[in-house]
Amino acid sequence: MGLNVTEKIIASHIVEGQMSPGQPIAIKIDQTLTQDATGTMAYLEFEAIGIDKVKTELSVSYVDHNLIQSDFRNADDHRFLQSIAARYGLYFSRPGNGICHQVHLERFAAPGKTLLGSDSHTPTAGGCGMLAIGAGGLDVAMAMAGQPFHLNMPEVVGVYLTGSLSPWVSAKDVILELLRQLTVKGGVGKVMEYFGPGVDTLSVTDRGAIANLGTELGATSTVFPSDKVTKAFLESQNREDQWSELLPDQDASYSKIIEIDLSSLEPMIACPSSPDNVKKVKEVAGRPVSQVIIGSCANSSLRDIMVAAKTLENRDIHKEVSFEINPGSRQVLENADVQGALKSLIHAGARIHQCGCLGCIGMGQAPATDTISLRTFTRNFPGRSGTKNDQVYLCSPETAVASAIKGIITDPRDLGEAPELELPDRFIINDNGIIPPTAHSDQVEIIRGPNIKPLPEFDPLPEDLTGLVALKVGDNITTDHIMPAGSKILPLRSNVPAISEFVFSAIDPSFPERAKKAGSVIIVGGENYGQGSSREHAALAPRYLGVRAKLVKSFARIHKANLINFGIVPMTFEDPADYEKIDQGDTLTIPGLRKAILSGAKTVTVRDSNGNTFQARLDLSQRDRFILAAGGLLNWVRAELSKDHD
Ligand code: MIC
Ligand code: SF4
Repeated sequence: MGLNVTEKIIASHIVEGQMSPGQPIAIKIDQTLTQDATGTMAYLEFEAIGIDKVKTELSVSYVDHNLIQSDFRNADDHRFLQSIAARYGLYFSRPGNGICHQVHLERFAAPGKTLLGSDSHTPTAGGCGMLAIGAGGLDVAMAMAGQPFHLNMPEVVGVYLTGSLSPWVSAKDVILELLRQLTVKGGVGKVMEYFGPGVDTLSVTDRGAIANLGTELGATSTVFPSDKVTKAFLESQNREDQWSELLPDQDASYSKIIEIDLSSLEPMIACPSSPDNVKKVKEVAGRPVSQVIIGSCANSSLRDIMVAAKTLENRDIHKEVSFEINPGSRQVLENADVQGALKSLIHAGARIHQCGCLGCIGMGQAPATDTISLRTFTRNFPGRSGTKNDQVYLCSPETAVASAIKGIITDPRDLGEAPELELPDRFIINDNGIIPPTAHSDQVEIIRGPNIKPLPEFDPLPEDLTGLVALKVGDNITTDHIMPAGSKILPLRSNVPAISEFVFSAIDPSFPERAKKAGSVIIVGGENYGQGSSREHAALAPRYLGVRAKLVKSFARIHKANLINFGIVPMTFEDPADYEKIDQGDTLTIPGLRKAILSGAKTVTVRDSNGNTFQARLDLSQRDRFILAAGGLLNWVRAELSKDHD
C-alpha cells in the first residue's frame, strides 16, 4: 500500500520500532533548534552529557524570547548561548534577528528532513515539507548528541483541502476552523497531514501558519507536501538546491480524513481564553478593542505585514487603539521596508517593535485592565499576556487590521475591496544576523553569568511512593499555569532554585512552600494536563520542589515526555470517576511502585488517606520505565555511558 508524506519521512528516518500507530518508535534527527528561554537549560544538559560537538546535520540556537534586558540576566544568557554555539558547532541567530520558527522556515527548513526543536511551535517548518516536532530541551540535547528521538508512532490524519480562500480570509482562518471542530485535545497522538487541490493555493508561509497552530490541537506535528509552491519558496530564499519533491503516493491512506472547502471559510476568531473557543468574527463584531498586535510565529511573515500596510494606505488607526507590529524576522522587516510597508504603517499610527516573540510570551505589551486585546498570536491562555483577567482574542492579520481601523472587532469584509498583494519572487537576503559554526571551536571559552546555575541532581525512584496531594486541579491545565513565563519569571530559566518559587503561582502562590515542606508530592489533575508549551521547567522546577508523580485523567504529549525525563511518574486514572474521590491535602501511597514500573506493569494500586483504593494506569515504554527508575533521563544516560566504558 502507498505511503503518505509523514510515513515517507518516518520510514526514511526510523531506527527502532514499527510504523504502527501508538507503538514506540525512534527516529533519526537531522536538524535541531532551540530558543533562548528553553535553550540555556538545553545546553547545560548537553554539556552534562559530555559530547564534544553537535552530531546533527544542522543545529541552530535562536535568541527571540527574552529580549528585554532590564538587568544583566537575559544579556548574560545571550552571551552564554553565543559562546556555546561557537564551542559546539551550532549556528547562532542573534537577538533581534527574528522568531526561531520564522527564521528557520526562511533559512533552514528543507523538505524530507526531520527537525526537533525545544519549542512547541517547531511544527511550523512542516509548511516546507519536513517533519518538525516540538520537545523538551533534554530531548533536543540528546538529539544534538546524535541520539534518536523516541515517540509513539502517530496516527496520520488527512486534511483534504479543496477550493481557494475568499478575499479577506487567510490561512489563520483555516486552522481556527479546525480548532473549532477538533478542540485543543483533538490532535493528541496525531500528525495532521494536508493534501488535495486546495493545498496548491497556499504559499509556504500560509502553510507554516497552519502548521504552527496545529500545536494548539495538541498534534505531534503538521506536515504539508513539498511541491511546486515549495520550490518557488526555496527559490525566493536562494535555496533552490535544497528542494526535493515529496508527495503522498496515489494510494496513500490516512486514519481519518477531514474535508475543508477553503472557499466556504469566513473570518474566524478565538475568544478568551483558549485557542479552541472559536467563533465567526461576525458573531462577536462590535466589541471595543484597546490593543491590536500583528506578530508571533503564527502570523508575522512578509505577507502578513503587507496585508496590514496595504489595508492602511489612506486609512488611520482608531484613536482608542494601540496598533502594534512585531515583525517575524529582520528579513521580513527589511523586505517590508523595500515594499514601502513601513511608510504606510508609520503614517497610519502603528507602533513598530523589534523582531521577536515580545508580547506573545508576556515580554511587554500587556493590555490595559478590562479591555480587549486582539492578536494574531498562537495562544490566549488566561494571564499569559501579563494582565490578570485579560481578554485576549486570536485572529488573522486581516481581522486585526480591520478592527484597529474601526476600534471594534470587525469582520474585514466590511472594509470593501481587499488589497492586492504582490510578494517578491526573490527576497532580499542578508544573513549577517546568523553566525555560522566556527573552525576552531575547541578553543572557544564558554561565558557564564552569575545567574546561570548548575543543573540540580535528582535521586532514583524509591521502592514505595507516598506523597501529599499538595494541589488538585481541573481540565486543560496549561504549562503557563504550571510554570508561568513573562518578563519577571523568564530571566530565571537558567536558575532552577529561583524559578521554582513561581511554580503554579497563577493558581496557588503558596504551592512551592507546601511542596517543599511535604518533601514528596503527587499532583492530581483532569484531562489534557500540561497542554501548551514545551518548557521543561514545568517538569524540572516541580521536581526540584519534591513532586514525584502526577495522577490525571489524560496528558498532553510534550509535557508527559518532560515529566518522564525529570523522573516524575505520569499516571492516569483507570476509572476517571476516581478523580472525585481525592481531595487536596490527602496523602496517596503506591506500594511497590518502582518494582511495578520496572516489571512492565500496566497498572498500580493507589491508596488514599481516607481508606479508598483505586487503579492508576502506567502508559509507558520500556525505555520510559528505565528512565523513571533512574530518577530521570540524565541519570539514566550517564549510567548507560559509564556501562559502555566499563
Ligand atoms: C510559548 O509559546 O509558550 C513558548 C514560550 O514559545 C514555549 C517555550 C517556552 O516556554 O520557552 C513553547 O511554546 O514551547
Ligand atoms: Fe515565541 Fe509566541 Fe511563537 Fe512561542 S508562540 S515561539 S512565544 S512567538
